[in-house]
Order: sequence, then structure tokens, then C-alpha cells
Amino acid sequence: MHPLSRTALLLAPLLLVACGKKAPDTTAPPTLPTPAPVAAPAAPAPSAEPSDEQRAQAEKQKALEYATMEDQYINDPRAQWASTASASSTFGDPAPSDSNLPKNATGKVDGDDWLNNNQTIGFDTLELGYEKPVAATEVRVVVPSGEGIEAISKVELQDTEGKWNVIWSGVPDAKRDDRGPRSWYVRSFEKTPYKVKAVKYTFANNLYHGYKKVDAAQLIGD
Ligand SMILES: [Ca+2]
Repeated sequence: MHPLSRTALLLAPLLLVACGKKAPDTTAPPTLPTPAPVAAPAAPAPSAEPSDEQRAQAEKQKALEYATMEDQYINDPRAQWASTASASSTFGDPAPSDSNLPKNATGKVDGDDWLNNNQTIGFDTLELGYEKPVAATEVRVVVPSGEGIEAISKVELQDTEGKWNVIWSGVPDAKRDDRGPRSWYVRSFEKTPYKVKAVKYTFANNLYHGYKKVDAAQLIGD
């Protein structure tokens, strides 16, 4: 007999015994991996649900879009910043500190704000004057953290004769912009047949329970 055949014969019973003994143990695990393909359909999930890295990239994309939008507003050649400001209330009335006065809403966006004095009661107005009266097409207000942007319920334009015209009023539709530290309230309309020298915003205080802030305001026109 060939030596290998003899070895095989000698080993055969051992293998049989081994298999016989281990069969219950070894056959069980091999059946378990079969669910692995079942887990495979879960693979498409990562593509549907973004990874942390993809999420971070998407956040950066939104922040970049905000920066681009804000840069266009700030450097808009048709826009001018308010030169005068007055308000129906100021935080700390009747002796408000400089850091909350309406004048903080004049000039370029700079981080200094006007703050109103009512969180929920009644209405407050902020009136902004502009050096050069223009036939207007849009107005913009910079609201720090978007606090109170959803409370702006009326926008009025004053012509050079002193007459006020309501350009918009109603249930506020503006929303806080979570892409950046400020929210830009933007209201566009057909070019006014008259020249605008001032803009008045009304805040319905009950629509945002907290103080309302404005950093700066633009009048856009020709
Ligand atoms: Ca300011």
C-alpha cells in the first residue's frame, strides 16, 4: 500500500470522529455568516445618510454661500447705509446707555446695535433716514443673530414731501438665517415713482418674545 494511502486510512477515522464531534459546533457558525449579505443592503445607507465629514463640508458650503451673499449686499453700489435713526423705544428707557441707542443702526454693519425696550408688549418702530433720496427697489436690515427678524410686520417708505407709504405689511414671512451670525431682512418691490428719504420698520413684539436688535440698514435705489 502506498504510504500516503495508509496515512489517509489512519487519519480517516480520526477525521470522522472529529467531524462527528464538532459538527454541531462548526456547522452553526457557518450558517451565521449568511446574514452578512443581509447586512449588505444596509450598505447603501451611508450614501443616503451623509458622513460626519460630508456634513461638515455641507456646513462649510452654507457658510461660504452666506459670506458671498453678505459681501454682495455690503458692497452693493446701489445701496446706501442709514445716516440717521430714531426709535419708539430703546432698552434702558428713559436713560438708555450708548450701547443700545438707535444711532447704532446707522452706518455700515459693525456689531453695534439698537435694542428695543419691549420683549412682548405692543409694537415698536425704527425709523432710518438716508442722505440721498432715491427711487427705491429694495430695503435691507441687518438683524444680529436674527433676533426679532420674524417680528417685522410693516415697512414704510417716506418720500421727499414727508408722506409715508406702506410698501408691505402683514404676517411676517422673514426667517432667521442660521448660516451666519446675522440675518438680513430683505424686502424688494417695484421701483417707487417717488424718491425715498427714510424707511420705517414696525416690530410686532409679540411675534418674537425677546428684545429686537438692528445693527445696520440699507436703502437700495437709483
Ligand atoms: Ca451698527
